[in-house]
Formats: sequence, C-alpha cells, structure tokens
Amino acid sequence: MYGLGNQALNVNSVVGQHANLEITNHGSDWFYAVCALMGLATLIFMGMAFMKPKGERIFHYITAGITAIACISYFALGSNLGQVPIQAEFIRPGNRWTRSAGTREIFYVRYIDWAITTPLLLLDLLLTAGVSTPTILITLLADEIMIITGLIGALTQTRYKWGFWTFGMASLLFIAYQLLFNARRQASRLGGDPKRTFMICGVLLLFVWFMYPIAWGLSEGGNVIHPDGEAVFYGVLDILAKPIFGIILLMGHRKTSMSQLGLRIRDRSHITSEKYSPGDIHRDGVHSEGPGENVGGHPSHMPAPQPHV
Ligand code: RET
Repeated sequence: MYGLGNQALNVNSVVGQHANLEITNHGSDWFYAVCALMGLATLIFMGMAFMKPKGERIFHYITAGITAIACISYFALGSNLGQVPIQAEFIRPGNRWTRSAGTREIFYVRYIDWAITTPLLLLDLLLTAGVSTPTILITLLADEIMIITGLIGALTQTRYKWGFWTFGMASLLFIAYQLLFNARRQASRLGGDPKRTFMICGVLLLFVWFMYPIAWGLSEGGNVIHPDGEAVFYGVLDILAKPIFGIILLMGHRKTSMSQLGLRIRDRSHITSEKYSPGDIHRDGVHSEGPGENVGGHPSHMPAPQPHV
C-alpha cells in the first residue's frame, strides 16, 4: 500500500487529531536519526559498564537509562505520535516559516521523556560532586516542577502560558544556584578527578539547559519557528545534554571509585546459596536478609563493609 522510505506521517495521520502546523518528512527523518544515535549511545554506555566491576557501574547504568528513554521518545517523535494540536497564541499568517497556522503541533511526549531523564542527568552530576541526600532531593523536586510547568504552559492556549514558563524559569534558576554554590563547593572538597568531571559536565549542563527555555519561547510559546526548526533546535540540545554529556561524565569517572564519592554500593553477587543455612529460608520461600532495616545485612550501628569488587 505504501512505498519505500519514511512513511510515518502517512501511516500515523489517521491517529488522533492533527494541527495546521506540523512536522514534515524532513522533521520525521531527523527525529529518527536522533533516535538511532540515542540507541547507539545506550549500547556504547552499556558496553563500557561491562568493563567495570559490578559495584562501580552506577553512573553507566544511569547514563545508559537516560539515552535508552530518549531513544524511545525520539521513536514516538519521528512517528509523529505523542502530540496534540494546540491553538497558538500568536498566529502568524504572513510568516514564511509558520505559514497560516491556527493550531500548532505540541509534542507532549518530550515532557514525559524529560520528566524521567532530567532528574537522572542531575543525579549523575550531584553524585559526582558528592552532595548530601537532602540537596539531591530538593534539586530533583525543582527539576520536576520545571518540566511539569513547561508542559502545562505548552498546552495552554492563552498568554497565561507565560506564567507557567516563569515558574519553570524560577525552578531552573534554583537548580543553577544549587549547582553553582552547594555542589561546586562540595566537589572542590573532593578534588582530583571528581572535581574536574563535575566542573566540565556542570558548565556543559548549565549552558545547554539555559537554551531550552529559549527554544520553548520560539516554538511552543511564541510559535515563531516551524516545528521542523523546533525539531532541530531541541534535537541538537538533546544530543549535547545526553550522549555528549554522558560520554564526558563516564570518561571522567574512569578512575574514580565509589567510596571516593562517599557512595556505598552493595554488590551481593558473590553470595551463593551454600552460605545460607536452611533456617534462612522463610516459610514463604524468601531468603532472610539479616537483622535491622539495612538490607545489606550488617547491624545499622556498625560501619558498613566496603563493596566487594
Ligand atoms: C521549559 C519551559 C519552562 C521553562 C524552562 C524549561 C526548561 C527545560 C529544560 C529542559 C531540559 C531538557 C533536557 C533534555 C535532554 O534530553 C520546560 C522548556 C526553564 C532545562 C536536558
């Protein structure tokens, strides 16, 4: 029924409602190319993980998870799915880029991706700096607020969308403050490779992340650029924010050990069933993990053993 080549727009035009202004085949091709790149990055990061002992893979797993989710999200984008038409606040009839658009295609799938992956990116960086758990939690909360207000603003048809954008900007400024002051001070205390990796990745992250509200203002917000232009703008940012950030971070962690960062990773893969006596098996067939709330099996008042590698 359909010929060769990218048929996503034809096939999926029957799904859901469609906006006056949507991506063309060029936009779809670009999204699929980024999808492939994210998939490749995931394979590379997982390959790099297997070259590390189990207890030293936390950054690899987080980073590969980020690109894996982006790969799926870009598959949806390339297929013109995960979108909804929204009446634009500014209709620009004579504009050569936007033509006469009443409604604009808004990809809400991006925000689902970002709601999962941006906290993970921050986690990568904050664990590198060795900051406290409360600082991590409050920074991730601000991040979720930023993404959700961005989504609500993008779905809002009136000028009130800019109110949500402002809340998102306030959250981004809070995140920047945490990175520039709290996390930087903590990373400096660690010194050496963690400090250097934090500095390089932190500068990259802040520079790239401040571009997102600009892209939003020109696309979902102001309806200034065509959805194909939006695809390229966000796509370049996403490549810098995920695979490029990820490879720099993982290379920076080649020689760092988890204990250097104050991380205690439990690796129980060395435990074999012979080490359990029959009494360790509960009636429901579940292995006992030992006393106390610490699943690692050592009493909580004693220092934890170092991870086995
Ligand atoms: C929005 C609009 C509301 C105001 C602000 C925004 C910032 C978004 C950011 C997104 C980062 C995304 C990343 C994706 C990686 O693939 C939601 C656009 C401040 C910073 C890193």
